[in-house]
Amino acid sequence: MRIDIITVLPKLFEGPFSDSILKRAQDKGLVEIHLHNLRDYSTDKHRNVDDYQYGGGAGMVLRIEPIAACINQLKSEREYDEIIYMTPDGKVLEQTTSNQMSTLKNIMVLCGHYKGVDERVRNLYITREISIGSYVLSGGELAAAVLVDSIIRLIPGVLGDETSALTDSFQDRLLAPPVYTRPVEFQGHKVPDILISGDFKAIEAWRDDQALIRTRERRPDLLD
Ligand code: 6GU
Repeated sequence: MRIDIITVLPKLFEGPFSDSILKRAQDKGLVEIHLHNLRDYSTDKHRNVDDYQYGGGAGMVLRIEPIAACINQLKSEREYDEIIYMTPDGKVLEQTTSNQMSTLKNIMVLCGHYKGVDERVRNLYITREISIGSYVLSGGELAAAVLVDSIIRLIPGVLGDETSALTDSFQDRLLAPPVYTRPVEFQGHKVPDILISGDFKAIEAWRDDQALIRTRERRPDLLD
C-alpha cells in the first residue's frame, strides 16, 4: 500500500511514523508513506498557501491552487483509490472504514488547517471526508496519523501475531475483555481463577462474557 499525505506541517508526522509498528511496516516494505509539503507547490515567492476568506471573518483558508497542483502531480503518477480530506465535519472514523481501506493500493490524505480548505477542493478532488471524533484539533495532521495507524496495523504481515488485530476492541463491535499477566497476586489483588484454570473452553466463554458486560456498561451504543 502507498499513502501520500499532503500537509503544511510534515514534521508532525516524523514522530508517529518513525517508531514501533508503523516503522516496522515501512521497513518490511508493506507500506510506503510519502509526505508532501504543500508549500513546495506554492507559486508565491513567500511560499504562501493560505489567504483571507471571501465574505470576511476570522481565520485563513488553504488556497486551491497549491492543493490542485500537488494532487494533480500525484494523480499523473498513479491511480488513487481514495483522496481523503481530514476535517472535523467529516464522517466519524469507525473500524469498518479502516478495515475497508486497509485493502486499497494507493490513497491520498489531505490535512486541513486554519479554517480548512477552499470548498472547491472538496467538490473537485475529494472522494471521502473523515473526522476522528466530536472535538476540534488545531489541524488535520494528528487525525491523519490516527487514520493511517488504524489502517496500517490491519495490513497482513504488519502485526507479529496474525490474529491479534482480529481480537481488538471494536472488531466484532464489542470492547475487548480484561487481560492479566504475572504476578498472579499483587498487593492482595488476584488474577481471576478461571484464567489460570487451564480450561480453555471455560476461559473463552469467560472472555466472551466479559466483553459483553464491558460493552453494556461502557459503550451500550455499540450493542444497538
Ligand atoms: Cl480530521 N481535523 C480537525 N482539525 N479536528 C478534528 C478532526 C479532524 N477530527 C476530529 N477533530
